[in-house]
This record gives sequence, C-alpha cells and structure tokens, in this order.
Amino acid sequence: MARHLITSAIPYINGIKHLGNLVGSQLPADLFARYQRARGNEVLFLCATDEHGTPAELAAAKAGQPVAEYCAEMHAVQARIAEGFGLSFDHFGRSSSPENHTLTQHFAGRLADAGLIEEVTETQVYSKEDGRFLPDRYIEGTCPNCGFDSARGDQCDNCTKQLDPSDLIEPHSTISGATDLEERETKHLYLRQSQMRDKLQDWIDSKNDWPVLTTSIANKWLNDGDGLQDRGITRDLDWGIPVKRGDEDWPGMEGKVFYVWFDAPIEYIASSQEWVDAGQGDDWQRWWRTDKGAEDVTYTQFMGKDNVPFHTLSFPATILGSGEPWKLVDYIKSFNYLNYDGGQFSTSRGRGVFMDQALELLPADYWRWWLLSNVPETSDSEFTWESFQIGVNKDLADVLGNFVSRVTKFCRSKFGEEVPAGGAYGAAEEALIAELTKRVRAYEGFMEAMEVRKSAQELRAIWSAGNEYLQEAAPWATFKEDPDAAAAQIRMALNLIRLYAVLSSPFIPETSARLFSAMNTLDTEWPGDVAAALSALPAGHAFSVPDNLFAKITDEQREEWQERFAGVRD
Ligand code: B3M
Ligand code: ZN
Repeated sequence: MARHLITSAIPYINGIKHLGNLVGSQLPADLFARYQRARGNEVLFLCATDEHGTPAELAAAKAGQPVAEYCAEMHAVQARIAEGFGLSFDHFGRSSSPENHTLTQHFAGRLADAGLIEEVTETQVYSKEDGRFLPDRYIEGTCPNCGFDSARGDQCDNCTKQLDPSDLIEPHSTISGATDLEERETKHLYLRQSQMRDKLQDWIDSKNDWPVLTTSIANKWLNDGDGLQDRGITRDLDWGIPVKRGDEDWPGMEGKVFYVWFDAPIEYIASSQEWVDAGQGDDWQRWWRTDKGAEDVTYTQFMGKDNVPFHTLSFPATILGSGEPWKLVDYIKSFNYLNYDGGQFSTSRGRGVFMDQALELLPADYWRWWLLSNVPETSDSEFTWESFQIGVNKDLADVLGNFVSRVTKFCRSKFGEEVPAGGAYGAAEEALIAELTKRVRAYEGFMEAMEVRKSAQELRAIWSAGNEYLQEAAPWATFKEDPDAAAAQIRMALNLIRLYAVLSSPFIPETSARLFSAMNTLDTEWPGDVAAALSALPAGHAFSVPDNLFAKITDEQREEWQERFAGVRD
C-alpha cells in the first residue's frame, strides 16, 4: 500500500472563493486524493485557511469585525462550503492555529541558528495618528505619473505604474486619512535564500519529471538578474504570528509578526498537527519526518501558477535551511487560470461565480464535472454558460444519467428489481470487456500522472462505451425473441452501473454514492480485473431504480444565470 501526502494551496481567508480558485488547487487535489483512496492507498489530504497578512486585516475592517473574530467566522464558512463541494480533506486547518505559531517560530529559530537569517534596518512609512507602520497598500495619494488621486503605495491602479510610497503626492493613511506620515527606521528579518541557491538548484534539477510550467518558473527566479534574492520574512503588523526565535523572544523584534508567506506553507505541516490534536489522527510525524517513517511517503502539492515560486524556492529554503529531516515535496502540480465569460474571475471586483452561489444553483457534481473536465491544465481556459450547459447536458445527463435510467427502468418493467439471470456473456460482452479493460488501464495511467483533462476524457469514453453497447445489444428488441439473451444483456448493464460508480467516484462522488446505493452494494473495489468486476452483481441481487441523476440545464436557465452573474457581487 502506497502512502500519499497531498496538500492544496491554502485559500486566503478574505472572502468566499470563486470557481477559478477552486479549480486551480483544491478540486484537482481532491480528485487525486479520492483516486488514491479508491486504489486502496493510504492518504493524508490537508488544506487550511490562510489567515494572516494585510488582506485579512483589510477584509475584517471592511466587515467591521475584529480580525480574529472575522477569521474564525470565515473559516467556518469556507469549511462548510468545501464540504458542500465534497472536498475530502482529512483536516481543514487554520494558519492562525497555536500549532502553526509554535512551528513557525521553531523554523525561524532553526534558520537563525544556521546563520540563514539576517537582521536588516530599513525605513518605512509610519503614521503617528494610527500608531503604526503602514504597509504599502494602506497608503494612498496622487500618482506622479498620471495624476490619479487614489494611487496605492505599491502601484497605481489607473496607469499600472509600480510605485514606492515616497513617490506619491500628498500621501495619506487609508486607515485614518492621516497625512502626517513620516519615514522611520524599522528592523526586519531576511531569509538568506541566496545562500541556498546551489542547494535549491540541485534539488530542482533532480525533478526532471516535473511539469515545465513548474520548473520554468523556479528556474526563472533562480537565475534571473542577480539570482535568488534574500527575502524579508517579518512585517510591522498586529495580526500574525509574533516573531520569536523558537520559544525565546527576539530582541529588537517586539511587536512584529512573520510575513504571511513565511507561515502559510508551514501550515501544511501544522494542519497535520491540528488533525492529531483534534483527535482525528494519531501520528503526524510519520507523514512529515523522514526519520519517523515518512521516507516512503509520496508528497504532492496542488496550486495555481502564481504560487509556484513560494513552493519551489521559499518553502524548500525554509525546510532545507532548518537542517532537520522534514519531508520535501515530491511533485508539484500547478495550474493556469480559469477565466470567466470573456474576462477574469475577480474576488476584489466580485466578478464571476462564487462557490456558495454555485451550490445554490446546482449540486456539487455538476460543477465538479465541468470544472475538472475543463481544468486550465496546459493553458488558461474559460468558463462560459454555454460550455457549462453542454458539458452537463451531454456528458452527465445524456450519457451517464440516461444509461442508468434506461437500464434500471427497463429491468424493473421486464424482470423486476433484481439482477436477472439469463445466459452467459457472449461475443458482444467479451468485446466490451476488452475495450473497457484497455480504457480502465488508460484511465488509471492518466489519474496516476494527474493528467486531469485526459482522465475526464477517458472516463467519458468509458461511459459512452456502455451506451454504445446498450444501443447495439438493444435488450428491448432482444427481449421479444430471446428473453434469456436480454436478461444477460441487462445483467451486464447493471454491472456496468456499479463499475461506473467505482470509476466515477473521484470526479462525482455524490452521484457515485447514489449509484452504489441504487445498486444496493457496498462493493466499491477498484476493477483490477474488469471481467470479474462486471460479474460482481450476481443474478438475483436486488437493486432499486434511482431518481433521475441529472436534470438538464434549459436554455432559459442558462440565459437567466448568465444575466444574473454578468454584474459584480457586493
Ligand atoms: N493563500 C494564495 C492563494 O490562495 C495563498 C496560497 C498559500 S499556499 C501556502 O492563491
Ligand atoms: Zn498613475
């Protein structure tokens, strides 16, 4: 039995995620986790909310709530929606957990002991009225380039020019409006990533099976310009993990917190500790410590392409720099972007369909199927309501749903609600078994390789093969001349439904559960031997006719939704 540690990039806490976020990490990670479990492998699948940093502070301020309270509430909301989408995390943690505090401070201490942390004094904008240093995006003023009056300290949204706060004309604090801003000296910790360039390069070079999308991004950062830059890992903020050196105070760093991107990936590990502390798991070290049993674990990370530098360089620098035997990632699966109806999904502008809204329209499996079969894998892809309608109506309703409905209803009317006996399988059935054997092996290969689109295509072909068989066998016609032969055909078809339930479960788990329940079986075993799997339900086995599996999306619905989601959400 193989052991798979799987993590999805942890979504920011600042609001409900849109479908583009979902398909770029959590959903494909879930597909892979469900597949590995279905193959009988041991899986630990972790995710969490990413709760620190300026975006969390801003979102809480906008909601008029203390940030800790906002995060606790939003975590519960995100957890509930994740469950609604069938995301089968073993644990959905919080980067603000006590476990992550301790572990992040531990790593910082180890890195300091190894000489990999440098203390740097720099100047930053301080607001006396607010009593705090202001991050760049808390400062606004007039753009020196275009005259736009709400340019931010890091960038002008009007002309896109990159700015420093000191470039702004008449800068003010966006918290209080205060204009008496001054530059003050402040000390920060820098992670000396440059010291680890060669180590990281060797590690990346050893990953010749990684997708080019992943390695090219890493190599760009390793080799561009002056090479890998040292990186500030602390901030002058209230909300975050206090800067400590292990469990000791860090002189000069009082009142500062770690940078969100320093503690967020560490939460992957902390999430497994939370899992144990919550009494859900009994040992996290055998997943993460190569001296404690993790040497035979395969660790796969899922993420959008914008997260790749942090996972190929910064986080490995933390892990390697600690000098401790932590498990490094074995494979990074990264994704391009999903666009929305001619533009981009946008959380800040409320553009597109958000996870909670999607579940109000239709059950999770409709979305899972479309999103996974259109995942932005080799290039960006686009959600349109037309494409969604076609995907759902054709693949789910016409192919899978229709097959199940015809077979079960026909059987009920002619043979009753049990698998009919009939004769042995004949040539047509043998041919079907041969085709499905080939296809199931191909499907396994694609799933193993995380080729999500190809996996979906193969699964669709497996469903179609059943439809074509039924069309040619035509048991409703056979029945008139040879009821025994028709019975064998239906026995095959009912067994196909069970097979589909097994194979489809990583993509459409709710539907798969309904199929198992209709087929009245607990036999979810993966079809190592397809012929045997297609005899699993014996003659006389009782089943029931399930309710219609999928409702078709009508043109009126499509138009209405398109209209409803054309604007922005507030
Ligand atoms: N929260 C960015 C994102 O959600 C960030 C990922 C952290 S992964 C450790 O895309
Ligand atoms: Zn400008």
